[in-house]
Amino acid sequence: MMLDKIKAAKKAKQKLVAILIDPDKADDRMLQSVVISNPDLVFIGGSLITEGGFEKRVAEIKEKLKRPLVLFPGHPSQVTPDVDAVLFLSLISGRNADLLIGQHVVAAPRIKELGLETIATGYILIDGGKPTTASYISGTQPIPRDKGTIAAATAMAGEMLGLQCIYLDAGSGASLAVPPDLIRAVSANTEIPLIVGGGIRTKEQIRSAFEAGADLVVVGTAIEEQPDLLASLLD
Ligand code: 1GP
Repeated sequence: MMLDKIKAAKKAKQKLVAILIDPDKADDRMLQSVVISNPDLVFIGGSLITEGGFEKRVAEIKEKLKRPLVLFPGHPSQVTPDVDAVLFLSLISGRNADLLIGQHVVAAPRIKELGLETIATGYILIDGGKPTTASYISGTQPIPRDKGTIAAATAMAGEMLGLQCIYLDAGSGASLAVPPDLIRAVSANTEIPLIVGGGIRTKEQIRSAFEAGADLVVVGTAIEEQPDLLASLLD
């Protein structure tokens, strides 16, 4: 089970890196770099999938990678049999009821039918320096970068509600990653695994996110743009 893997790593103080594959954008070079570099986890999905045939594309990617996939869903229609687990995201930084519970109601029967693992995730958008697809599509305002207290209180509330992990996201392709001080504020006030992503492009950024308390760092855009970077980010 994916959540068990994340929790066991946290307990062992072992930090994890996940690669996010957007099926619309991942080409063979990127998939090949994932096969060669073997990151700890592979997330798949995106907040705006424009190509049709999502299910078919995920099946192709699964066949190429031959490893577990964790769905990072942008929409309930992305629930598909070839993923092994679903980040069951509740957008707790926003006040959009549909993304707090509505889409979950739509997705739940299909997830159950497919027998997929769910990882109840408090999804918190942080201002990444420019409007991102996630904030625009969700119609919510991200938490300001200097408001660690708000981010921490939001994460604490998520933990108290029984969510299993927190995901701080500056949004895909963010110009600024989640600030270490904000990661630190959240990490100091919660016990559940902490995922951080959005705008991370360098090994130094990964290291500083880990030092601030991230348990799992997610990298997507940087690898789409430069697949060869992956090996050096993971070494
Ligand atoms: C986006 O956290 C992920 O939701 C990854 O972001 O594409 O900027 O790496 P990037």
